[in-house]
Amino acid sequence: MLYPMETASRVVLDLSGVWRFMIDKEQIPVDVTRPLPATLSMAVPASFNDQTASKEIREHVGYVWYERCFEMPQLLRQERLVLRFGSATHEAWVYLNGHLITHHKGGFTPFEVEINDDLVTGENRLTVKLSNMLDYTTLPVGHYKETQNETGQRVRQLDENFDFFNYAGLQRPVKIYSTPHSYIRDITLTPKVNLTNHSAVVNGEIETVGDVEQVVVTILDEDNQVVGTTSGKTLAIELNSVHLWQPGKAYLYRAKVELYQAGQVIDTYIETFGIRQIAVKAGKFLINGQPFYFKGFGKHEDAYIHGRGLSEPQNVLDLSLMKQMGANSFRTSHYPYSEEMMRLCDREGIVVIDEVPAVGLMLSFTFDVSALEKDDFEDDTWEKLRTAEAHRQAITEMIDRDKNHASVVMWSISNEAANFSKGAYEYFKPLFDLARKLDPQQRPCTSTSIMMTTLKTDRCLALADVIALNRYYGWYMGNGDLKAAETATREELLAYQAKFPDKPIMYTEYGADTIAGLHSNYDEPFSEEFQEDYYRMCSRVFDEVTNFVGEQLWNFADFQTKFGIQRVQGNKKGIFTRAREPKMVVRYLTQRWRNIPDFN
Ligand code: BDP
Repeated sequence: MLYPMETASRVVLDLSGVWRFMIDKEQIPVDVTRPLPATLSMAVPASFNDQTASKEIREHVGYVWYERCFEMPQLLRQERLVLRFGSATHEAWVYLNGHLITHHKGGFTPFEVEINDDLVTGENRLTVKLSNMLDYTTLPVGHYKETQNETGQRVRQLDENFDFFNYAGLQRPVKIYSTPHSYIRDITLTPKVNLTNHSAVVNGEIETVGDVEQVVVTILDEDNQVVGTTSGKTLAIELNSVHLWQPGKAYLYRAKVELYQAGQVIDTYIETFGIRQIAVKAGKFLINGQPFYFKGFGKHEDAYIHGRGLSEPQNVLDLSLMKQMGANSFRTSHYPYSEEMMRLCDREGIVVIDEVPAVGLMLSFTFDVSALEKDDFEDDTWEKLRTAEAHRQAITEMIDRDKNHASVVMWSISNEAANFSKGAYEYFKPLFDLARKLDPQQRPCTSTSIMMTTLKTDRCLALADVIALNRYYGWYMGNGDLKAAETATREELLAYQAKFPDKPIMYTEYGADTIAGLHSNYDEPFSEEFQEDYYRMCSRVFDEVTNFVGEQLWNFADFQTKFGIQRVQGNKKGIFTRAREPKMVVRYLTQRWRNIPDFN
């Protein structure tokens, strides 16, 4: 799916700004043929939750409505016009001038619809109904319940089965873009690098719609020089002395695709891409043939006021802070991030593990690993969950959206699912197969494992190209005892390495809740001293394990969660506060990461 972009043949109109908004009290049906009786203002893109002083709005479970009007410039009316949502969380019904024009479920991927037939001259009224409800059929997974209040009215209740606030709304840009009626629908690029002679072949497919006489593809380098060209919808353009996209040293080419009719260019699209090679071999994660070491983070799209909404200044700052620390990567925990962030990572040379919103696929919880080690251990996760269809859709839409990004080096198919329970392999095998079938660049796939998913209990290890562990020894297990934590960390990593000598191993989460400004002479948990000791301990062990290919700590910054006795206005495992002020440990990690090269 192409990102909306202005070119010689395309115009983009941005519908960001202040919309009208209301929560649906479900007392009288909303009449979409008339303007909404909505009196509140709500900025788009952003989550709705933190934009008002109302507790009722912040904690609302159910439906909300957005509306705004726009006029379509007459000079565009002859073009094909497409309304596009960067995301609508979690389910959307879109009406134009009172007609339902599209519906989409899944809160973290874009969708679009042609609007020509529903446009009117003058003012057009765009209405969006959203649901923020989650249940056992959706990603992420929520425990959903309906009860009744004293007056017999339905009360919807949602208990998120995950550790982040259920922000919702029109969280990413809403745009209208134009194309001609015959147009470029999609571009798939699969550059193949020859590392010995520094050449590459840019393979690819151009998908078009309508009457097309010819397609011409031109590759431009960063100096705007033409380095290759071809005609036809299937390309194989040879490039010599190729500039590789490298972590921290991004080099981006542009593929200018032109569609011809009667000797004239009628549609142009310019796709930016990088040339690099990803491989997993003999326990190493190779980027351009060299063993790469991941230094970085699990993150969230999470900010004051914006909630999970796109904030480009925050994205720019976050990557800047990462680079300053010598970090080189992050995981889009626990959902695909905005397209704007993915483009920025391409530009900045930040390496990304791209994750679907598959979080909460675990319906029982115990730290008693011995119970889980029984061959036939089965909880009710895979019997009760009905997420397979949503999961297939999420993988399909994520890969469709992100397939050309140089920054994306691996797909994460789930976070902390009940891999220890019978039925896990049967659930996940088709999903890993699907990702591998869909990805034209054949990136490695992984899924991150929770502490109880051990070498003995994990039924899905065979599926993952990289072993990705989320571990909290010294925090959730043996809180405060870093000596025991060190032993447990070491023993476990060495055991994985011995059993799977060909699979790279990395930590995709490890951390300790830390209240900024809390200090202790006794290095107590929650103090800044403890956080630093914890990370020093982990680093010591990591450095002893040959096949250990990366450390992505939890979390880049403090973030908002649902209420819980372990959460004080959110999760405090950030090494930065939510406002991006450093905790003490940032100095230690900066010194460590700056001394670990990206490649070893
Ligand atoms: C892991 C989850 C993550 C949580 C983290 C924590 O993957 O979403 O925020 O632990 O508890 O279980 O801090």
